[in-house]
Amino acid sequence: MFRLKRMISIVFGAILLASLVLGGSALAKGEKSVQLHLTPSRDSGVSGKATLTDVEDGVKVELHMQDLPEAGVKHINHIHGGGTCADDRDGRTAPVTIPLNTVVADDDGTGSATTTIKDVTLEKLLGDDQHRFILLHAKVKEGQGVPPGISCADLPQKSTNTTFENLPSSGGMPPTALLVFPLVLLAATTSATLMVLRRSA
Ligand SMILES: [Cu+2]
Repeated sequence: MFRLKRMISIVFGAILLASLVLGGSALAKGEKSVQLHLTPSRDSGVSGKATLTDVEDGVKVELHMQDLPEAGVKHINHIHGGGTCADDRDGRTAPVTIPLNTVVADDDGTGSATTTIKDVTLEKLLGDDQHRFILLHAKVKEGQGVPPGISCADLPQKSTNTTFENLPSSGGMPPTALLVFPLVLLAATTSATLMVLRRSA
């Protein structure tokens, strides 16, 4: 009887641990992310990919550019608010709302930068309070202000852009489904254990 009880507590402990691990990873997988494609502006030929991911302390923005015109050149880039890429291409750009880390062109024309924007969520960034876009600029020339945009991507808006639902999300199953599974497992084991206990008592 004593050994049985010890065995049961070990099994319980293991299941509890498994539930916590499964539940934890489920929450981590609940992270949302969207991937955007930057397309050339002003015949620059420069394109790229931006991945925005919800992280613990904000939103991580990973920018990977290609076909940059000149190695070693620094390209400032920002999230602009209150307009679209089309506006920028028409010469009516919107103000910078969030500066991002500068992209430096490599020898092969690629360039990357990662920025974590603090105290914001993806939900908020994709909110419909204003249009937003990511804009990468041409080489900064001395005495000139912010150089023209050469590559741009509009941030999708949750409520107005129906394709948002179709954007790839890093989460597989919804976190709730993954949390339910260990709980069901725990409940099943508990009742099975109680049955064993009753039979052996
Ligand atoms: Cu800008």
